[in-house]
Amino acid sequence: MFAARSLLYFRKISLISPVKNSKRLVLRRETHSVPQALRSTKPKSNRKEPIYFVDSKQVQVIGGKGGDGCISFLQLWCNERAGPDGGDGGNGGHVIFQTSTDVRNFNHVLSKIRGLPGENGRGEHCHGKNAQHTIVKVPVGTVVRNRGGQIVGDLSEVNIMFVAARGGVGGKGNKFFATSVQKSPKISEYGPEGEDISYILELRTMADIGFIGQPNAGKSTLLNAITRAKPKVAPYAFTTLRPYVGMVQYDDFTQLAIADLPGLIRDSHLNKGLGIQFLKHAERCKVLLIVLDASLDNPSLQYEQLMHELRKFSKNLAERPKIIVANKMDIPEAKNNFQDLQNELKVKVIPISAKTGANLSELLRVMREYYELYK
Ligand SMILES: Nc1nc2c(ncn2[C@@H]2O[C@H](COP(=O)(O)OP(=O)(O)OP(=O)(O)O)[C@@H](O)[C@H]2O)c(=O)[nH]1
Ligand SMILES: [Mg+2]
Repeated sequence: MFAARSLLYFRKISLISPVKNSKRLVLRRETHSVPQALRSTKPKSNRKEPIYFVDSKQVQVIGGKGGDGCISFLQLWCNERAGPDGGDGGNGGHVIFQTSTDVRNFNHVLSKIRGLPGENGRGEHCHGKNAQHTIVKVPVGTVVRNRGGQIVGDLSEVNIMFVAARGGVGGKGNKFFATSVQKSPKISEYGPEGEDISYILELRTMADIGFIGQPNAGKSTLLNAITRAKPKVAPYAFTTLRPYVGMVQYDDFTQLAIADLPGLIRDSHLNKGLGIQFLKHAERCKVLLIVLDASLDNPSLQYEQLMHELRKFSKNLAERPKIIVANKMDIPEAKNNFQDLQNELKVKVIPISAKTGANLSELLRVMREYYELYK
């Protein structure tokens, strides 16, 4: 409530006087140095089908076919044999990936993308029209790999274009083949097919913060509580099979992308459970938020197991900055478990209850601090 009011206040003063406004803003910053998370005033959407976050996609791109050349001979009222007049076909369109801030993932990208074909040539020297290029918007930070896994494009700035498949060049009409020896050629070219190439599109960064935890730890409940995303929550393992991303807004208009990832089990690094694919999602998050279930005995063992999996998969991933959270603190047994956990880990553990919302404001504050440190 306070955060919402302060936002209104900020908007009001910015309309009245810019000079006064900047002074007041400085004053406001001094009073609470970390920006406050805003509670969304918009209700959750009532859309039934879930919206997954697609951070990696295999696509087949086919350039447009070139238009065929034409065989035609001109007949005029004064000259019945006015010579060949078959026009060339138009060029097929390329398929181009262009980075844009309008999209954040590959949800909208089809797995097979065909370029438009060029028009065929016609008589009376009419060349076919070149086809428009097909432009597919991809998020900034897209990495394009070929089928062998080699990086062939790193699209890290906005409006960069990557020509994924070139269209075929238009075929020549019979006019092109006329020579002094062969004045009436009855030959023309077919327009060739465009390039046909497969790529793997990947996001370099998927979210600012990614949730890591064993199945049933309450990751989806937490994302539901702090964002407008609606991942399914249920009391059985592997409820979440694909990543979900939600946004948290702060009163300085910064937005943090938060990812709920599928649960991690023992030997995930050997591709057990949802395995390596899941760990690859985690690699695309800047900060990891480890969600431990404090209602179960020995949560420090859970932490060790998670860390073991991360370390086995990649040393780099295990060394990412981490926020550790003990969830389900509303359950009575959690209190003792939390104390044991805190004593054993020696790093700060944040006790929360995603279900009742207890201590979530403290968690949101810490998340913002980490974001500022590691963005
Ligand atoms: N009492 C209590 N129950 C919780 C809390 N958070 C989650 N739960 C319950 O724990 C169960 C599992 O929650 P999920 O959010 O689906 O767990 P998850 O970590 O997303 O599980 P997976 O998607 O399978 O990896 C649900 O029945 C939740 O209601 C909490 O803070 N307190
Ligand atoms: Mg889940």
